[in-house]
Formats: sequence, C-alpha cells, structure tokens
Amino acid sequence: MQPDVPTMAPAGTAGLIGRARALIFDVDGTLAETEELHRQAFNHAFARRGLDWNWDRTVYKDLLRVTGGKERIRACHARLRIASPLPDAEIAELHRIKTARYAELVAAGHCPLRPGVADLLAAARRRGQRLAIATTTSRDNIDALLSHALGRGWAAAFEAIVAGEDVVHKKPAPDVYLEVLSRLKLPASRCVAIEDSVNGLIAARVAGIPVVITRSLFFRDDDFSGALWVVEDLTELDRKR
Ligand code: XBP
Ligand code: MG
Repeated sequence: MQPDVPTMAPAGTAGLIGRARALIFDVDGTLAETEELHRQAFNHAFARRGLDWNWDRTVYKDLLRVTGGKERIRACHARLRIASPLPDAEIAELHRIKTARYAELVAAGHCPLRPGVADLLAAARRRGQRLAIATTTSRDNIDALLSHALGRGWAAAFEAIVAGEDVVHKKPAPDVYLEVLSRLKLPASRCVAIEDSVNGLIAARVAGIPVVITRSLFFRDDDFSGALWVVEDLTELDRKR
C-alpha cells in the first residue's frame, strides 16, 4: 500500500468533483485501456518496417515513462546505443503505420470505455459541468477511440480538446492543461483533472489542477502522492461516500 495516497474519498472530495466547473479528462489509460492496443500497434509497425524490435508488456511499461509515441521510439533506439540515430523521417513513418494500425484495432471494438466513464460523462452533463480533454496522444487517436465509443458526434460534448500535437511540451509538462484552462477561461482550482499516470498527475498539478487518479493496467502500482483521490475505476466516483 502506498503512504498518504487517499484511496477513500477524503471528506468533501465527492462534493468538490460534483461542484467543479469543468472535468478535464486524460485519454489513454483513463477513458479506455488503450495502451495495450498502442503496444500491439507499435510492434506491428516495427515488423512492417523490418525492425527486429518487439515491445513486450514489461518493456512497454518502462518505455511508457516517455510520453509521445515518436519520442518513445526515439528513446528505445537511444537505449540500444546504435551508432546511427533513426532518421526523423523513419520515426515519422513508423508512427504513421502504428497510428493506422491502432485505428484498425479500435475500430474492431477492442477497446471499450473503462467502467464508470460513460456514467461520469453523463452525470457531469446533467450537472451542467463543462468537459475537456488534455492528452499526449494525437487527435487522430482520440477520434478513433471516441467516435467508436461515443459515436461520430463525440467532440460536441467537449468544449476544449487539446492533443499532443497542439503543444510544444508533452506531459509531464503542464502545457496541455494550461491550454485547456486558457480555452475554458477557468481558474485551475475550479476544475478537476482525471488521470492515470504520474506524468499526467505532475502535468495537472503543475497547472494547479486537483487530480483524481484512476488506476490503469500499466501504471497501477505507481506512487500517486499528491492526488486528491486514487480510485480503481471511475464507478467509485458515483458511489455515495
Ligand atoms: C498517453 C501517451 C501517448 C500514447 C500513444 O497519452 O503517452 O503517447 O501512449 O499515443 P495520455 P501516440 O495518457 O496523455 O492520453 O503514439 O499518439 O503518442
Ligand atoms: Mg493516460
């Protein structure tokens, strides 16, 4: 068990979430357990380009400390200490193939929303709360996931959608969260971020936003000190406490 990580809603937390002016959602690992599909899609791209790389779950869990798919490929190559770096064009081509494969896997129905996500989105809308997305992944990946899970008009529910390509620095830098706050014209203290990773926790906290962590497949044993609340999944937010 981790020290000082609130796994029971500290008094008033549920109210704080219910009274927040906006809920800001991370995507991968939070809305859906997408990282396993990302991992399979990366391996598909490596095979297609003749690279003898195959990221198993242990390797991928470690590489996930690096946010951004292209950055992750570059980080893996750097660890191999191969003299010639992978050209940017090759990394871009690997990532293009990977992104296309990821979309196929999502379209095939391999990645439903996590428990409690649809109910929380609906409850937030009933309460008149504003919704936003702050993610490292690409717009294409968000659209692939949410058009399948929420229907083609999914974007209408989110007032601000900030993806990895919209900012200079990806998480744990606060950029995506600061951009969401800027677009919503809301103070950080009146929002709540919902995340699954330490990089996401740091990004939101640096932006001044309280964070609820939902433990996910690849990050479940991480230390989320500093989070407002840590839950197994978002169904816990609905239970009266
Ligand atoms: C998770 C990430 C992304 C995905 C892969 O983003 O770090 O890099 O692993 O997607 P978040 P890309 O948890 O912030 O949603 O290959 O498009 O980067
Ligand atoms: Mg995430």
